[in-house]
Amino acid sequence: MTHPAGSSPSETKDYDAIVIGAGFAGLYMLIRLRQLGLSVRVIEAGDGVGGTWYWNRYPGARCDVESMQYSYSFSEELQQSWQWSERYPRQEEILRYINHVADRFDLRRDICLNTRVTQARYDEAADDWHVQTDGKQTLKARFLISAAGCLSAAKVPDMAGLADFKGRWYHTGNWPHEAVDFTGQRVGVIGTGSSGIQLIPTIARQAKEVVVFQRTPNFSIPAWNGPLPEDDQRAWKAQYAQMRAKARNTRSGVLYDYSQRSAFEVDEAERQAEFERRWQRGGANFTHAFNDIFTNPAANESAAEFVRHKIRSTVTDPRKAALLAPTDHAIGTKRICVDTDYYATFNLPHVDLVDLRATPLQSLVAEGIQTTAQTYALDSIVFATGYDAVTGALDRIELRGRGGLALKDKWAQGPRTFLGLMAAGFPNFFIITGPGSPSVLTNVIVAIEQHVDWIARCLAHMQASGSTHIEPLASAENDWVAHVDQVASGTLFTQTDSWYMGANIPGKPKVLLPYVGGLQNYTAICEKVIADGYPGLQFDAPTHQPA
Ligand code: NA7
Repeated sequence: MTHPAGSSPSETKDYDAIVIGAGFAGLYMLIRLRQLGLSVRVIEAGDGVGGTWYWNRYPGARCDVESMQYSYSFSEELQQSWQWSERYPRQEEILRYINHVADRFDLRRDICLNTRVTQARYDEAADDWHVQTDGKQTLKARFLISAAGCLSAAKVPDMAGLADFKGRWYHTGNWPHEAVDFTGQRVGVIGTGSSGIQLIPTIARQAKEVVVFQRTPNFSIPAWNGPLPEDDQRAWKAQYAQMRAKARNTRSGVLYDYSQRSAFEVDEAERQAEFERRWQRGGANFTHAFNDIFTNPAANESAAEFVRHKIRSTVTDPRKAALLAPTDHAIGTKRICVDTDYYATFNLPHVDLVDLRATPLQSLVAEGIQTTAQTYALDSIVFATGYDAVTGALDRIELRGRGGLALKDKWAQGPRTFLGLMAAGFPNFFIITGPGSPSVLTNVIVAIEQHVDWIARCLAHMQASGSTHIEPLASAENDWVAHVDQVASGTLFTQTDSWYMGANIPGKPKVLLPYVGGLQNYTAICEKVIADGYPGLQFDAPTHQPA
């Protein structure tokens, strides 16, 4: 195989592998594929690397996993040399880190920027993939690997009147590169998930007036963010390898303090003290205060009520406090938010809260937003309305496998994968952090490294055995989907309308998209597949149809 250089192929070119996306997953996949001696093209829609962290430049954008854990572990030199500045990393700092990785490992020469994959078609006769881009390039490769991301398909809701609005509007997941100045403006924010909760306090420091349009309140825990003390950083680095190994062996890939106790093994006073201790420490560690918060409704309610009490004791206006306290879902079954000054921001005289449940949003109009009660005059509107999560980025590509079957059609009743990594009928195709893998329930970089390493080992196995074709058996896929569903049904997640369940996208089937069985258990299953010689996978000639 050749190894074409240059950054903008203009004619049809052959590669061993094409990777979709140059975020954390795509960059590490490129490194591992190069180590196997394969020729690779990474196709990236943005004009820079970074994926989700390239697009999410909204004011206040920050990761909710701590800096020392939200980074690659594959290179000891990298993890020892990079210096983080805050406990939770800002978007700019994460993007700087990703760019550093791209330079440090000389990755850019295999990345084609400003190019979106529009179509990918499996050619049965040649047993390879034909990929089309919006630049009208055609590329061919034996392997197609999606690193398109779980939170990369931003969703602007279909709202009447959007074209009529005279001011400017933005989506958090597709923020302009130039600075946006809200000074002196009346700004409307639609959406109160993680993005809205980070953005609202930041915009409130600049804007003349902020009107928050809330449909559903979310639970948020304070980050207590601040500079990362040099001593803490040194202590982490002194035992980085051990800490990373420990993290990989947890449910979510984050070194939280996972309690082994049930909420009702202790009395009320001790339960409250534990919640308080976790609140004071901050972050998503809160929901691991007891081991039955995600499975026992009463345990969950005690944690939820603790947070509601905090909201009521922070927000001085009882109307706003009542609206901000979630009562419609179990805590943690929607992604828990981690904030800086979110609830206190509603005590500011220029920040208002509109309850869209009581007075639904009717349309956008020239001057702003119209609800059933009144028109709100606004200079700018921010949509913090989320993503078509986990499957959205792949759905937006016309991706066809055997017999021209579209992946979107195969997944019409809910995604079907083997280990979240592959799909029957789509040979030589891998998905990094795909549906049916722990993905968004984890520190996603840990999940990415686990997937990329698995794919690289699988490809090395194929090289060693002279095989060029891989495809999961339909029976193996059926078994995996059944296992994913069975594990999900034992939790409270399936009872909540969340983006984890696809419930935020009209028409999307309601299925728990990530695997909720825990990263450590999932990794053990993947390791066993390798140890047992890849049962459930077929490596023979492409003419042999799977059962
Ligand atoms: P989320 O968590 O999906 O939040 C989206 C918010 O937007 C949520 O409050 C929605 O209310 C609201 N929304 C969505 N559509 C509408 C319409 N049509 N009208 C009014 N309100 C609407 O997205 P984020 O970007 O905040 O976070 C995504 C993940 O990124 C996050 O969990 C972290 O993992 C990082 P709803 O709840 O649907 O009533």
